[in-house]
Amino acid sequence: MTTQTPGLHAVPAADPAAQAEQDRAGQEHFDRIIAEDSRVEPRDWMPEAYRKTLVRQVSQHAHSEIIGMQPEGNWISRAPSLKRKAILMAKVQDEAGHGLYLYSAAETLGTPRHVLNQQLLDGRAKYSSIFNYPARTWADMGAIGWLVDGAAIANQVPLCRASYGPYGRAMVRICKEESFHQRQGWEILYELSHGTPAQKQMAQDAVNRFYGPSLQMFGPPDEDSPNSKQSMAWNIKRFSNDELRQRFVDMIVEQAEALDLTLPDPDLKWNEDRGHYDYGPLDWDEFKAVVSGKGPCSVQRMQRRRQAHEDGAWVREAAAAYARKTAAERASAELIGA
Ligand code: FAQ
Repeated sequence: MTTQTPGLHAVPAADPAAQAEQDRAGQEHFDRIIAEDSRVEPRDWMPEAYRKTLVRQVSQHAHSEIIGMQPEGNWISRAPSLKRKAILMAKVQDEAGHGLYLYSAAETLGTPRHVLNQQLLDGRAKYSSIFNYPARTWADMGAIGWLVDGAAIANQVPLCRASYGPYGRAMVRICKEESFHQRQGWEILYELSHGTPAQKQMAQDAVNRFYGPSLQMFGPPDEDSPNSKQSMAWNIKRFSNDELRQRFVDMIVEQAEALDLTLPDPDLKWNEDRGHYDYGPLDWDEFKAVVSGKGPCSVQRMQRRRQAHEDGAWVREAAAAYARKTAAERASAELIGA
């Protein structure tokens, strides 16, 4: 039997009665944290389903950041100026960083990064549907920044208050960086939409292609979202998928006007009674196809990720060899000192 501070995750007790008591105290402590809208930390007892849902959401988010580097990475060598290239490189590097913060947050829940990475490489893990669409023109860098990062911010700002401490804290930093990303996308589109007619057309075409998929980033409609209810009860998610989608639509309508671009939805109109913009139906069949690996770039994205993983094998081997060498040196220095 183990002794423990109530609520702390302890070594499993050998005696079933003691184990049951440990779980009861842990559950009580956990329920109190959630009721007080406080934070669960890695060493706290937590229900296995809470742990599992967090690993699922946080790792899917981490994978999204890593795969999400590809559409923009593709344009680094073709950016129209040195300044644009430097900004885009910084943005793509930020996305790698976001992936790392999130894998680290997931590790605090007990699943190592190499396990999560293997799930991605095996095609067993999901990542955001949006990254299975091609980035065809330079204007797509603008549309990705404005709409995709914009949707990411709308979705992720409430996650800064997620009940799991390491996740919420990681999201604070991520959201700050996403604001810069959105701003740079807006600026690319603004410049194009106030440029030549061909540039304006290129900006409009990019917005036309990214509008629907960016609204789908918020996930399926509430009635088809199996995880939302429980995640909201646990204070992981603070708003439902449709609530956040609506908030995003309300925000971008006026921004599109300021950009002098239109949104490709004939049903978009202000609804006085609801105090929100109505918008037309989204193509959920397309969403399901994309999520199940049949997006326009799904195969290409995974091939590129697997190739990058193989290409990085020598770095992992060198890092492991260095770690072994320094550990051996430390051990022999301790022996000599002893
Ligand atoms: N794509 O029951 P729900 C970014 C899955 S990062 C693919 O509603 P939940 C930064 C969902 O996983 C973008 N799959 O699920 C950037 C679940 O599958 P499962 C990523 C989706 O978790 C910008 C099933 O459908 N952001 O953009 C999608 O309660 C530019 C049922 O759905 C995050 O991950 C989708 N769009 O709500 C980087 C934010 N939507 O596991 C580079 C954190 C749903 O049951 C360039 N995550 N699914 O088999 C979340 O807020 C939530 O996980 C949701 C989904 C809202 C995405």
